[in-house]
Amino acid sequence: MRVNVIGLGYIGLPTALMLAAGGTEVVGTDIDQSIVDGLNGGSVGFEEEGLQELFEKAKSNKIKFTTEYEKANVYIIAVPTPYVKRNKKVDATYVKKAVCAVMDVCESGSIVVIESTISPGTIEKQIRPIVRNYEKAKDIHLVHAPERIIPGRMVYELKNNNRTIGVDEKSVGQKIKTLYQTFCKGEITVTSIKTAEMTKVVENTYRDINIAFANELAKICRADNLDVYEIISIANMHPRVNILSPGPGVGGHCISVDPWFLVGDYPGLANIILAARKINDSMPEFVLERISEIMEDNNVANVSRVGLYGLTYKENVDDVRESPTLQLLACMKKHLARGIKVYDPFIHTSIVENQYQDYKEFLNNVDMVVVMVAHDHLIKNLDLLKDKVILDTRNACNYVNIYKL
Ligand code: SAJ
Repeated sequence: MRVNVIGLGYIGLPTALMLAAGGTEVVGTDIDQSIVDGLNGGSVGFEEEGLQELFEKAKSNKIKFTTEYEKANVYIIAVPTPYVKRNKKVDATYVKKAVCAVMDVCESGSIVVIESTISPGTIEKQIRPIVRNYEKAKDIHLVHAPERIIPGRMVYELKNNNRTIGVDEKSVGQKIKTLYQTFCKGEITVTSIKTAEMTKVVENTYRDINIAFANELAKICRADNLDVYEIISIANMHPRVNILSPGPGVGGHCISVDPWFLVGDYPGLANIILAARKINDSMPEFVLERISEIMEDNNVANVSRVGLYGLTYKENVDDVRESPTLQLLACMKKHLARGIKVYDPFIHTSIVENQYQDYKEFLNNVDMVVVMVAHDHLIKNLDLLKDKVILDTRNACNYVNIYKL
C-alpha cells in the first residue's frame, strides 16, 4: 500500500507522519517548496505535543516529501477550504486543483480520499464531474474522511478520536478503514459520502450554536446584573445540560466558518444556525460597549490608554484566523476609532496598528487591559495586572473587582 498525502499543513502533515510511523509507505506532497524544503531539512514547521517524535519515526520509515504528485494506491487530500465571503459558500478551488493533479498521475483503481471540510454535496456537484472527465474515471473511488482534531492536541486526537468515512462502495470503505486503523484507535463509522460531509459540518455548527446560546445568556445576565458564569456552572450540574462558555466572539477556521456552508446552501431553512452566527459575530461589538462603559466608570478618558491582550482566535495557539480581536479592531476602524493598544505573546510580527512585542512596555502604556485570549502566559503573570482596570472576556482571572462580559 502506497499513500500520497496532498497538503502538508496542520491536518495533512500529522496524518502523513502517523501513517508512515505505522509502517505504510508514504509520500507527502505540498505545492509550497519552502514547506517541502523545511521538512527535508528536518523541521516540522509547527509545534504540537508529540509531533517531533512522530516525525523522527516517520523519517526512519523513509517518508518522502516532494512538490510532485506521485503514483499511489490511495491519495489523501488535506488542503484548505475557505468560504467565499460574498455568498458564504464553500470555496473548493484548492481541493479541485489537487484532484485534477491527482487524476493526471494516478492509475485506474486508485482511491482518492478528501479530508478537507466541504459542504454537503460538494463531492457530487464539484468533484465527481472533474473525475468523470478522465478516461480512468470508472475505476477511481472517491471517499470523504473528515478529520476532527483540535490544535494543541493533534497527535493525541488523531490516535484516539472516532472517525467517519463516507464512500460509494462498502468494500472501499473497509480498505480505507483498515488504513486508518493503522494509527487510529477510535471507532470508525462507514457511511455515504453526503452523510459524512453533512456530519462534519453539523458537529462544528452544534458548537457554534451552543456558544451563541452562552453568549446570548451573557448579554441577558448583563442586562439584569446576574453572573452568567455562576448560572452556567449551576445549570451544567444537571446531568443532561452542557452549556459552553461565553466569550468575545468565535474565531478560527472551522467553527466560525462551517455553519455558513449550511446557511449558504439552505437559505430559509438554516434559521437557528444563522441566528447563532449573528450572535457570535456581534460579540466583538458587545465587548466594545463594555469597554466604553468601564472606561467611563473608571475615568479612563482615552482609548489609547486601553490595551487588548491576545490576538489569536483562542488560547495557546499562534493562529489569528477570524480572531475576535481582529473582528473587534475592524469594528473600531469602521467607526473611525483608533489608538487602542494590542499585545500577544504568540505573535512576533507586527500585524495590527499599535501592537507591542514587549509585555512590560505594553502594560506601561495602558491603564485598562481587556483580556481577549487567556494564554497561559497571562495566567502565569497575573500579578503584573494588579494596578490595572481589567475587563476579562474569558473569565480567566480570579482577582476581585474584575469586570466580566
Ligand atoms: N469558544 C468560545 N466558547 C467556548 C469554546 C470555544 O467562545 O466554550 C471559541 C474559542 O475561543 C474560539 C472558537 O470558539 O474562538 C473555536 O474554538 P474551539 O477550540 O472550540 O475549536 P477549533 O476551531 O479550534 O477546532 C474545532 C474543533 N471542533 C470541535 O470541537 C467540535 C475540532 O475538533 C475540529 O477538528 C476543528 O474545529 C475543525 O477542523 O473543524
